[in-house]
Amino acid sequence: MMKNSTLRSLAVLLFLAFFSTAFASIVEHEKTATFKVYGNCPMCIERIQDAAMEDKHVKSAVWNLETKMLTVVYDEEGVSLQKINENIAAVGHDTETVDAPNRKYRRLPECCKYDRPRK
Ligand SMILES: [Cu+2]
Repeated sequence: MMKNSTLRSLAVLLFLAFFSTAFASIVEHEKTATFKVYGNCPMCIERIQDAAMEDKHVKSAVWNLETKMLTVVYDEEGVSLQKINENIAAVGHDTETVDAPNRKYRRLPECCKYDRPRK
């Protein structure tokens, strides 16, 4: 008959093994990408980052106002880079590959109106 303490440590080991496997599989599919997103002022930072984070498979999004580069960490099993670009364009910001709808761009606050790269 096994002692209670032995059983307990066995349970703890199984628990740890299970979660480290689950965690490893999440990390495996994580990708980092950096691409250009057009914007103009500090107000754009939150709008761009929030739009990028709209999909729950995007773990983090940081936009640099100086360089206009956005860095995203995302789970490539759950969301494509194309979809992330589309979500950002949908709130009025042109990206490297996707144009924002004109009506969305026009509704941006004046301070946010950047020079559109392809318009
Ligand atoms: Cu702005």
